[in-house]
Amino acid sequence: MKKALLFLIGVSSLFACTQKPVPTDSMATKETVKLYQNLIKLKEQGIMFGHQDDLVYGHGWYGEEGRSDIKEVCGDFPAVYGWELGHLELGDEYSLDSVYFDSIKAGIKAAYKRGGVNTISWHLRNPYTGGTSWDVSSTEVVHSILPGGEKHDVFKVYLDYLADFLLDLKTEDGTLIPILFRPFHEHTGSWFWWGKNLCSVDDYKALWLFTVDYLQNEKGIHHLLYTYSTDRFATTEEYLERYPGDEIIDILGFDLYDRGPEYSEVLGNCARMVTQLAAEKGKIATVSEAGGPIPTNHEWWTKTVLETLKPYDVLYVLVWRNPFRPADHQNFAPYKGSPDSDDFIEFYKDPETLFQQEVTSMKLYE
Ligand code: BMA
Repeated sequence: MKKALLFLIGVSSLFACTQKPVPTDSMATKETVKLYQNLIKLKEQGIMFGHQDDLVYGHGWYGEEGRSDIKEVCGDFPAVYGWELGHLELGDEYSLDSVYFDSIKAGIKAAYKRGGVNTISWHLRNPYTGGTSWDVSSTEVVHSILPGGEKHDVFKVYLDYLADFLLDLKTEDGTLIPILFRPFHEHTGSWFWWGKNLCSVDDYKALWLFTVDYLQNEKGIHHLLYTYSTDRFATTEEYLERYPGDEIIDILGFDLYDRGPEYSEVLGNCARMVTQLAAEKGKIATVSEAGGPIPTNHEWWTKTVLETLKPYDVLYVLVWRNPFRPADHQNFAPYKGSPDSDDFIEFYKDPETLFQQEVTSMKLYE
């Protein structure tokens, strides 16, 4: 009896060791499963560089096919491409950042063709007030869009537009392009209607659970890896306070912008906590958004980002956009001739950082 039991334990642990990690969606497409498994391996090999809206506009240009501020500085494209879908939920043709959704689709397809990774954020409008994502005038919003709530149907229409968009992200042979989907982000702050002071812990979690269930089971969407993405946090407990669960989250992220001298320390602490959590949970850790005072700190890439993140198995660091309307805000990435571009070239050359050409050769979807 004892011997048989030991044998069984032996077999099951052998099985557990040889089993490959899988995404939370048990019906994930073949390419999504492969991407997840390859990203799990990749996170130990280096840090991918990502840039928001890289292919659609940049410093002083808009809508010029083939252009990329990053490529013009270091000769290669980013490995990760960030895209933003705000205003898709209204049925509009272009986003809150004035990018046509058709251009975003084309960019996603081009990035996939090169073997890059696409991630999507969504600054969706406030379904309760009709205002923007930043409309924090009501604490009723999240509750009102959950099943049974007065704005539930409005939210479902938003998700229907999202689903149509996602289901159109296909290659010529009909393969759906895997996406790292990162909704309801920075919820540890209170500047979006889904933020910490705007809804209860349970309602925030329910929002996630409903969204994932609706996309998977009503819409048949199975090409997403779900990314949970807080803002700055001080402890693991704070990070996990609103975490909707290991059953639906694949990637553990956090957004952190450089707003002062303590940045490296905070970035390092957050990276340490999230990579540790990801290791315990068998998931992936990432810096889902970052940005530095690069107009004034010309060594931010090597001295702040690289030195701080090197010790950790962070999958990627994505910096925010270089707005084509300079009035929007500063550049978060370099551009040809920008004062930080020499430092960015050093960052690019470092064996730890991974750009497009390196990930192309890794064949992440096979
Ligand atoms: C913010 C800013 C805004 C933009 C929004 C969505 O961080 O860049 O200008 O509209 O992201 O991309």
